[in-house]
Amino acid sequence: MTQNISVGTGANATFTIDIPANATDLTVSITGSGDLDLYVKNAPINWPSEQGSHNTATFKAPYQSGSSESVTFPSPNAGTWHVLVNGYSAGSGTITASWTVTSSSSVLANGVSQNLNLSTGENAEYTIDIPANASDLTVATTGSGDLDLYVKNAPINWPSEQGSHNTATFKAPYQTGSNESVTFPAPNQGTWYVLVNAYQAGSGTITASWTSGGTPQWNYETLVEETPHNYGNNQTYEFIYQKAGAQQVGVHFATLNTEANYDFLYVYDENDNLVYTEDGNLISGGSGSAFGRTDGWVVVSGAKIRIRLVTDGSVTRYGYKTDQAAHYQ
Ligand SMILES: [Ca+2]
Ligand SMILES: [Ca+2]
Ligand SMILES: [Ca+2]
Repeated sequence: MTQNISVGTGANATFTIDIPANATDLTVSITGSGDLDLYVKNAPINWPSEQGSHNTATFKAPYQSGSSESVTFPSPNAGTWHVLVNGYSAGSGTITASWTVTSSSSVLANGVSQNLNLSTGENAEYTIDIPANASDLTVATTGSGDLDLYVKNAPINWPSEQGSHNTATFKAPYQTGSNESVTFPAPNQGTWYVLVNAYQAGSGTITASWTSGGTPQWNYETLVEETPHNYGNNQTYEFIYQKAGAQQVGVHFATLNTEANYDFLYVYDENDNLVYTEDGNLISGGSGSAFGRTDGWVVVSGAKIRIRLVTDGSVTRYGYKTDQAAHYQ
């Protein structure tokens, strides 16, 4: 913060600064005309008995000619700091105080509330470790003032991302007051980042909670892989679908049609074991008898499936076209 000062000869201007926990590099500076002297102390300053230069971890005063003076405390104590500007000779200019909060990204544990107490403009940052198969990640703040809650599945860029967000991986209500809450029904496994910004100073609590260890389930997605239609002679067509951590993976064929007895479709698992060999006009309209089932799906154990069509030197058919894939985890 910066503000104007104007101090007459022999007069004092005084300020206080509330330094939060985990602050670093508290710097207080004055610039201007005349000969103002800056005193900064982690306690009330006794005037005039402490007039003169000071240079300790809790009390600094350059006591130099002119009005350009600056002091820095690398690791300031939390609490109230006192600032006094003395008009050694009358002068006017500005005074600036700044510090950095390195609130060492504490981790929010499931269901455990932590206290918040932020000055205007200050941020508190946290991370959340979400396990596999978690659901309903909810992060909420309550309290006084106007705190703003940001939750993202990636580091939050501050201040460029200040404002409201509402995607599957980044939410910020950006509402008046400090009662804000966001929910992610199916949060990704891994590190989530939380930032609370004091739009206006406020205090209260923050809580993250989620349901862990859900039972595995099939998760579906669009996957279109296809050969030319018809395919060529003496060709190999291949694709792979894989999902890290999946217990099973599968691919759904809309159509599968090869020259029976000559052009073969091979299916391999994550260990490159050949699981199925098929040929003929097997699947159309998404169903047909193949791979030991009739619904157009081929499913293997593990996190990876490899599909490979090898054709011979004559007679071609439609080939294959998939429309979906799925993983079980
Ligand atoms: Ca001075
Ligand atoms: Ca708010
Ligand atoms: Ca053929």
